[in-house]
Amino acid sequence: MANATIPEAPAAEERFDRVAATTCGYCGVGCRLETRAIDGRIVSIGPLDGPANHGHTCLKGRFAHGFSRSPDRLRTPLIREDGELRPASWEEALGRIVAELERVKAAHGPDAIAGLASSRATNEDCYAMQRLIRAAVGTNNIDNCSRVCHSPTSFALRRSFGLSGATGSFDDIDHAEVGVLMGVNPTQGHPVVGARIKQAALRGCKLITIDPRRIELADYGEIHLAPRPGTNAAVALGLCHVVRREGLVDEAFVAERTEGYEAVEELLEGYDPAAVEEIAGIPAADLEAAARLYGEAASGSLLWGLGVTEHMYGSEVVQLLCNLAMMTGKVGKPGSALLPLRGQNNVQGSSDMGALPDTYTAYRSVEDEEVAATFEAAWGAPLSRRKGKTIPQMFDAAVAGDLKAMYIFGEDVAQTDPDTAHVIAAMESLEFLVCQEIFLNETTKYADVVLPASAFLEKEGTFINAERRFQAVEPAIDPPGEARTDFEIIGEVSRRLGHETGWETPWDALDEIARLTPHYAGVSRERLGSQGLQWPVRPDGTDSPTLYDTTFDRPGGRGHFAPLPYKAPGDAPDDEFPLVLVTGRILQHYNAGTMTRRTANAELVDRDVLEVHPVDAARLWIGDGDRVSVRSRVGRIEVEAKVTDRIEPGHVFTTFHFPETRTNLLVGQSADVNTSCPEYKVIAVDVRPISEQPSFVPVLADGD
Ligand SMILES: Nc1nc2c(c(=O)[nH]1)N[C@H]1C(S)=C(S)[C@@H](COP(=O)(O)OP(=O)(O)OC[C@H]3O[C@@H](n4cnc5c(=O)[nH]c(N)nc54)[C@H](O)[C@@H]3O)O[C@H]1N2
Ligand SMILES: Nc1nc2c(c(=O)[nH]1)N[C@H]1C(S)=C(S)[C@@H](COP(=O)(O)OP(=O)(O)OC[C@H]3O[C@@H](n4cnc5c(=O)[nH]c(N)nc54)[C@H](O)[C@@H]3O)O[C@H]1N2
Ligand code: SF4
Ligand SMILES: [Mo]
Repeated sequence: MANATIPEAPAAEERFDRVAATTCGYCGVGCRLETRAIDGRIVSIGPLDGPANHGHTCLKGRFAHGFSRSPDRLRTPLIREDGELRPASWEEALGRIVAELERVKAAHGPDAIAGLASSRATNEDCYAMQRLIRAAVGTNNIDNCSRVCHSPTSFALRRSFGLSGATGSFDDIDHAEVGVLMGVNPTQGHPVVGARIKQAALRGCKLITIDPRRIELADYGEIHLAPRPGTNAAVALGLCHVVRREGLVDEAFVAERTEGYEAVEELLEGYDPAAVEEIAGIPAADLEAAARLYGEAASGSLLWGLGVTEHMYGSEVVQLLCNLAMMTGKVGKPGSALLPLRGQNNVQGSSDMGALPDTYTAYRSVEDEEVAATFEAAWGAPLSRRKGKTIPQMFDAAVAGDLKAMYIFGEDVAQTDPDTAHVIAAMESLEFLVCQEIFLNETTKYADVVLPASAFLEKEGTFINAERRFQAVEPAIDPPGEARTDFEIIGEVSRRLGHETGWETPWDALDEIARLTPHYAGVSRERLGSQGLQWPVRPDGTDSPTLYDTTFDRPGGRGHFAPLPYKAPGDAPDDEFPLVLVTGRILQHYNAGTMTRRTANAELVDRDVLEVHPVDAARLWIGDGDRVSVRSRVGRIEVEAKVTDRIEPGHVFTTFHFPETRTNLLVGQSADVNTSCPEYKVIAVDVRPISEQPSFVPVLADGD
């Protein structure tokens, strides 16, 4: 019967015009996806069985593809004329860019020009961009948004262990007896890893969550520690103190594999649980229990995110986490990994590819004569030996009049960088700004030329996920209208500036990357297969799921203990600004929101809200859903309040996904001491209801 009425389903290739195996372009988990398209439109996306996702995806990877054919997509180049952007031909737009960049270079020198590479784009796009800025323009002024994200992680891992990447793989989560999550909220930010952690917890992995907010995974864990924002260093030092006091130090590991432990031992004296309770507000008994749980376990992994990095001492806290792992010998072994959950799909890759002001591929210094000479010979162009500007230095230089032109590729700095008023002043100070984008955004408002590019579903190349894994990206559909791929555009601008790359496709660029970078020597399109390759990749194609199983990658091969004390955060509440604002993200939207706001996810969540604890809400006469004014030392915004006890009293939380909120008007210039990653996580604010008739009337207890 069934056979008579239901025809056999045709094979996938017959039902769809194009089926592609690719890698998700949202977050750093790097889920492998199958895309299915009819008539140049994605009709569905499903999971493939990749090493990071094991056949799962989240709602962004699977459903948030509607943006790709949104009517708002940029379809032609745009040029500003009489204050308005108007459509232009490629010829005119490219001609304008080349003329302006050459004019600025002739008048002010190459260092008056800067570029940003997109951590949403492929390795090949980012490599092409840094080559354009270095070889075609002639400056090292190139950076990417890792600056505002995990640059402290990169700095610290290089200092402590040697290489800028996770020490293991997501599979380590399945083998860990204990998982410590500090300042990371994977069920929202990295949902497929979040689900893997939940599964591990249900199978017996004991979780310790450390977050001022009670994140969802705290409900699956053994211990939740809620430190005051900006006090992670005290918590990490306290954990090390208890590990040592309880005799849980792996003495053999410390003696044979590390250096500098004595100085740390001395420092730890000052961080007993009572002292830490004083600084961080964590009950001493909870800190002791957490240290014992991690210290006694046979294996344990440390995961962290922006709650660690986006602070004034973020790069120091990551080094303290490395100390903790080394003290207990929990590094370089199955189940014992350090896994920073890198944010964007290719923020690991854009940095690995040398889209940074101080390093070529694989973090080799621009000041290293041998390295610079290698690239000079390969590219046939003279290269600067002077470090370039970081993103905040670019903005400062623009305002000061020293930086005249910027080429911003796939980054919405006017929405996502800190201190929006300063960013806008920088954009307005530039003589010339090019944005290479898929949508108009806050930053394109200041652009002189906008180039229509292609999203991850429309291009080929590779991404590197948070496990250091190169994975292939294949096109599911073509770019809309006259839009071109980022790779083609950058290549064309480079050629017109007089620097010919000689590449026909991104795969030629990948071959060059492998040829010029010993750590990626064995990477090739053919070898990537469905499992990808985790760097370092040897010439024979052997890759590295686990780092440091025998030695660290530092001169002498030893891990480095850093004796770094706790220091107070850059901003602190006072009488005028009594609450601490923490900013972050939610599951349904992604960063600047240009993509997710143009999908059905906008029906689920259509605004940023301010989370307020019921106690504060009652005190401030704020009801759920009321509009409130939030004022910091540098700016003021209005937003809707959401009363919730996920947050601690004294703290408020909001996101930065909707341009109308302008959250980053509130963020000042305070930043990580080593990398200038902004202190997005500690902002002293004053919150007040806006309406004169609040919808909420607090019920005062007797005696109040
Ligand atoms: N859905 C979605 N997913 C995303 C993104 C998105 O916008 N939306 N963005 C992507 C990007 S670019 C990134 S970098 C990642 C970020 O992912 P996460 O690193 O998880 O980032 P956040 O949610 O910003 O912050 C993590 C947690 O840090 C906590 N925190 C704040 N201050 C402190 C502190 O002082 N100490 C401690 N211990 N914790 C603190 C916050 O309460 C928050 O729960 O997510 C990626 N994935
Ligand atoms: N208050 C506050 N602010 C924050 C943070 C926070 O926690 N709090 N987090 C910070 C962090 S971690 C990050 S990483 C930044 C992210 O900040 P951004 O990098 O600015 O944000 P994204 O939304 O990831 O993407 C930037 C732009 O790239 C475009 N785009 C996407 N794909 C492509 C492509 O393939 N080609 C081209 N040409 N363009 C493309 C998008 O349309 C978008 O305009 O925000 C930071 N800002
Ligand atoms: S977890 Fe990250 S990589 Fe995986 S589908 Fe979701 S957004 Fe994409
Ligand atoms: Mo990020």
